[in-house]
Amino acid sequence: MLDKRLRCDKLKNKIMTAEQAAEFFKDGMIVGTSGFTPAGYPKAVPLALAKRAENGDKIGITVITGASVGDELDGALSRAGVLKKRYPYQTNKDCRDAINKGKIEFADMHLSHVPQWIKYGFFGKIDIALIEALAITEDGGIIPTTSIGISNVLAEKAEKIIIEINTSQPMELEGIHDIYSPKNPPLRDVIPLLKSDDRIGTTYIPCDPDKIAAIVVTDIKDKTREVAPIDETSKAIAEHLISFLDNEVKQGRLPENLLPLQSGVGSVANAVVGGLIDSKFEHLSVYSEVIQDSVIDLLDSGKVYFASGTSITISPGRLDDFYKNISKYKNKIILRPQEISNNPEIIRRLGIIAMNTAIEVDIYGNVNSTNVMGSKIMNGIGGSGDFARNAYLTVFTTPSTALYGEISAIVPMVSHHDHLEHDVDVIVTEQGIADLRGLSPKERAKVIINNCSHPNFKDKLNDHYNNVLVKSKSKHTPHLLEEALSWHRKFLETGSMK
Ligand code: 0RQ
Repeated sequence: MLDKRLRCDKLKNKIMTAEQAAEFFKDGMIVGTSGFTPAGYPKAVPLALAKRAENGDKIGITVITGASVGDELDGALSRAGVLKKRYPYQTNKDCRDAINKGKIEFADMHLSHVPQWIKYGFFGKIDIALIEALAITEDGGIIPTTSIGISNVLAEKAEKIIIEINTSQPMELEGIHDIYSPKNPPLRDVIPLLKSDDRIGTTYIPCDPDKIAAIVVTDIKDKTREVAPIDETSKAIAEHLISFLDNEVKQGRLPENLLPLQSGVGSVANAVVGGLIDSKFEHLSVYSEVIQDSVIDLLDSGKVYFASGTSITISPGRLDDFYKNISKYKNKIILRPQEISNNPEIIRRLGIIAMNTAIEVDIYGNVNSTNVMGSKIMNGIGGSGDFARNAYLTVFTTPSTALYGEISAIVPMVSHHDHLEHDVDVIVTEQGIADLRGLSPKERAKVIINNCSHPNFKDKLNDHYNNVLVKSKSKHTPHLLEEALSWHRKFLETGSMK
C-alpha cells in the first residue's frame, strides 16, 4: 500500500517515527507548515513535538501556515508552550487565548502576502517545512492532500522538508491540485489564468528530494469543524443579498450567471452561499479560498458548475461521504496555491463577487473583522482583505447584533480597522442592505443606520449621528473623537451597548 504513496525509491530510507522526526526541531527555529483551515495540516509530528516539550525539552518556535490549522498543531503546540510566534491566521481556542494573554506573538496578515514574503525572504530563513502529503512521486514531487496553502513555496524555500504521508486522505484526491508559482519581481510574468476552471500548472509540488529529511506515515484524519445550522438571521441575510444580486443583473451590472463567487469562513458565510441553492441563478462558478459544505451542496444541485479554492474543508458529519464521492467532484474542483487563489491580479481580472463577514461595521462603512472591542483577536483578516480590496463587488455581511442582542454590530466608529470605507461596496444584515457605492460619508451613515441597524439601536444611532453632525459643524466625516468609541466603553463598563 505504501508503494502507491511513496513512489521515490531513494526516499524509502527516510521513513521514521513522528518522535524521531520531532528531534529535527530546535529552539528558535522558523517552521512553515502545510494546512489551510483544518484541512491538509501536519498532525503526527506536531503532537510528538508537543510531547517532547511536555517531557521537559526547552523548545520554542515560530510557525507559519497557509491559514488556520487543526488542534494537533495550533492547539497542542500552544498548550505545550512550544508556539512562540505565529503567522498569519488562526482559529484555535487555546492558541487564541495564549495570544490574548500575551504568551504568543501573532502577526495577522493578508494571506496572499505570506507566500511572497517567504519568497522575498521577509521572514528570514525557513528552517523546516512540515508538509502533509497524499503521496510522493517518483522524482520526489509532493502530492498535497485537502489543501495547498503555502506548501509549494515552502518546498521551494525551506532548508529541510519533513513529510507526513497521511493514509487517511483518499488517493482519489490525486489530480485535483494545480501548482503554479510566480517568479519574484522584476521577473514576474502575467499569471495565465483567465477563467475559474483554467489549469495552469502541475498536479504535484516540484521538490528536490535531497531536501526531504524525514518521512512519517500517519492516518490521523483532518479535524474539520461543524458549521452551525442555518438560522433565521443568516437566512434573512442571504435573501437580502440574493435579491440585491438579482437587481444588479436586471440593471445590467452583472451577467445572468453572476461572476465568480468568493465567500469567507464561518456559519454566516456558509449560510449565505447555501441560500443560492433556492435562487434562480444557474451556471455559477466559485473562485474562493475555502470550499466548504455549502459549495458542495451547490455543486450537487448543479447550480455551481465549477469551484476553485486552496482548501476543501467539509464538516465532520459529511467528510466520509465526500471522500466516497470524490470522483464525482474531480473535474469540478481545482485546488491551487494560496498565492494563486488569493492573487489580487486574478481577483481583479475575473471580477470576483467577494462576500465576507464582519464583527462590526461603522456608520461610514469601515469594517472590523478581527478584534473584539478593538483588542481581543478573534481569528484574523485571513483572505478577506485580498478579495475585498480587489473584487468587482465587495460585500460584508453580519447579524445586526451580537451577544444575545447586547452589542450592536453597527457602531459609530469601528474599534479596529480591517477593511476601509474605500473598499466596502455593500453591507448586509438581517435587517436589510446598504448599497454604499458612490455615496459620501454623510449619505453612507444614513443608509447604514436606517437599512442595517437593529430596531433596538436605530434611534440611538440616529441620535448619536445627528448630535455629532451638529457638534462637528457638519465636517466631511462627522466624528467627535471623544464620543466615537463611547458605545464600546459603555459595553465594557455595563455589559451592554443599550
Ligand atoms: O463569538 O464564538 O464566542 O460565540 O464572534 O461570530 O456570528 O458566529 O459569526 O462564525 O460567521 O464568524 C467575523 C469572526 C464571524 C469570521 C467572523 C462574536 C460572536 C461569536 C463568531 P463566540 P458568529 P461567524 C476568508 C475569509 C475574518 C476572516 C475572514 C472571521 C464569534 O467570519 O473570522 O473573513 N472573519 N476570512 O459572539 C463582539 C461583535 C461581534 C462579536 C461577532 N460585534 N462584538 N463579539 N462576535 N460579532 C477565510 C480564510 O481566510 C481562511
